[in-house]
Amino acid sequence: MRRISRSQQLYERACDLMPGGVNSPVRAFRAVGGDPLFITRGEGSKIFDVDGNEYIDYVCSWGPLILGHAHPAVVAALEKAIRAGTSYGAPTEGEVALASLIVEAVPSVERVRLVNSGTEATMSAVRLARAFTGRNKVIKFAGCYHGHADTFLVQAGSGALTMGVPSSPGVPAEISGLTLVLPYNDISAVENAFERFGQEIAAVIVEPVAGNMGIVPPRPGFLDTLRELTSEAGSLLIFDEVITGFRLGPGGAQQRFGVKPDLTCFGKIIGGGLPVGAYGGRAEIMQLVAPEGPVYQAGTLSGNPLAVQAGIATLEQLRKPGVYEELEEKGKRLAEGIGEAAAKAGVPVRINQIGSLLSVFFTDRAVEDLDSAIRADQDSYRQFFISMLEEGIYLPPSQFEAWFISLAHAWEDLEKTVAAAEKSFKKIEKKVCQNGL
Ligand code: KE4
Repeated sequence: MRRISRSQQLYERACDLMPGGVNSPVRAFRAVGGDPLFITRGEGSKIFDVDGNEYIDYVCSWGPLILGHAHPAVVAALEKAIRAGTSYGAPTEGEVALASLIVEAVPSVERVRLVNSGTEATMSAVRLARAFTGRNKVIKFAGCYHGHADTFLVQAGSGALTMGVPSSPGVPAEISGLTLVLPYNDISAVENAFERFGQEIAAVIVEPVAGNMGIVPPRPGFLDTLRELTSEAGSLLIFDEVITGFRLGPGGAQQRFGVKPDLTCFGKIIGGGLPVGAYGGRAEIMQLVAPEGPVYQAGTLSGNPLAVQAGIATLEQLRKPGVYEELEEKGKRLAEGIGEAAAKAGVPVRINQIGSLLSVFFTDRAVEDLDSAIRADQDSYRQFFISMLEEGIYLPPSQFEAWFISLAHAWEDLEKTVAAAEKSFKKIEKKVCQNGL
């Protein structure tokens, strides 16, 4: 039986000091109930809470820790860097090295700017696209999350082609009215939008594999159509690869699917767990960014010496032969095992898996966009989450997030996870029978 007294004490104090007791909403466990656990350390595939409980971790800081927690190469790089100070506010060799690793690996990125988060990356990329095209409208897709800049906190308008409305208080309608929200994977909706607004569209921003409604891969032809329509209309195609960058391969989703965007946004893995984001793309676009060009964007800690060393150490480990094949195999095996466990318990699930990313949806229908994702039974996910936590498996505390597998996840960890799932699905089965669902 888990002891959680220290976590609860800390959470009570945290709630007095910080909104929701957390510094990012999803950490508050609101979607699954109960109080969040306070984590004291991570090691490889494991995390440990302040009450001494150990968990196999499938959040992995929401993606950055593709090597697992406290990887020796990352620790050594940080130990060395910290002795030279923490920040200079001046150019450093490490920034050149990280920028070079990104440009070398990602097909469409000729030049890159380092920032401090994925939000900064996407916000800056849209500003740059508006400057480059002289247009203001942006297309995004329902269920895709690009950080919390006003431009993205928008939900679909009432009609198919009506501009967006704010999805958060504090976002002016004037801003959200510049964003058109379309259904993900809906090629005809994109074609209609370009027919209607083509010459007004500055950019289409998309997660090439959606990770923020749970994992939803692109339908065949979806990304190609975005590429064709943006090129024809003189709009820019922005791939938000904050999750997929260096996750689905060295060149990310764009290399895997063979579609070259004009701009790409990065985060998470390129910082190895420290705050790093980046945006980059065609040189003729990037040359507009200050101080070379007029598009202003800045950051006190952009390219921070510690953060870039954690990123460099991480990307260097990912250059080793076979790492992506191993991640792919682990993703496949875990998805198969979870699927078999659900089938054995008679619980209908759909599992979307690509590379080392997967999501388990409690539904018997395909999940290919936000509407189909929200049809999944969230209460079943809540029960599953709680049971898995009892079994020592730390899953994302929301149906609409991705499970992240790291190179540190041993085959034994995956087997334990499947065994825990078998127990957990059985509990849900009783609920399904009781309600006769
Ligand atoms: P950050 O500003 O949180 O570094 O990145 C924003 C962002 C941009 N684009 C994509 C595709 C993202 O997934 C994210 C952030 N992802 C969430 C998890 N789905 C971070 C977790 C959180 O918000 O605490």
